Amino acid sequence: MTIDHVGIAVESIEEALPFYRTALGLVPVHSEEVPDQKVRVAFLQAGQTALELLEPTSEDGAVAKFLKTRGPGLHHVAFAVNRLPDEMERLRKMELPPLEKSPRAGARGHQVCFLHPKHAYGVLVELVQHGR
Ligand code: CMX
Repeated sequence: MTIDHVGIAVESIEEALPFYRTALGLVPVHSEEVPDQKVRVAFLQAGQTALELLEPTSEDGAVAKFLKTRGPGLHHVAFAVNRLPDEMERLRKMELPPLEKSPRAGARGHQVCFLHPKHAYGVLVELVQHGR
């Protein structure tokens, strides 16, 4: 698997963006709101991979809770896969069930699922299949 992107939780994309753009020279390539995840996201290209800045749009979403309990920082690592349903089934058979029963729509129109950090040594893992 290759790393698709690294998610970073921030209080404000507008406030965080200048650091990544100016200090690190990364180029913002896409932004959108993901209403069912209660976040606004901005992707910055970093070579072959990307950073995803995640800003909560509501007090009761996963990222808002993360910021409240742990503060800003590394939120998840996302890996690209070719056939997400097959990967999910493979993980279920290994008793590492994804949080979702089936792939769901994520940012950029991709299909995604998440693995709980308790299965991945403290890291929230996302699997991403590009396309719908
Ligand atoms: N990375 C590492 N650890 C995390 C974490 C994260 N992102 N989020 C929570 N945890 C830890 C908590 O600190 C806690 O640790 P302790 O048990 O040591 O105290 C433990 O996981 C809690 O687990 P929980 O009770 O299941 O906690 P939550 O209610 O906070 O839910 C999780 C955590 C991962 C199940 C939830 O955040 C989730 O469903 N995430 C997937 C969806 C998501 O993150 N969406 C936002 C991004 C969307 C996008 O990229 O578009």
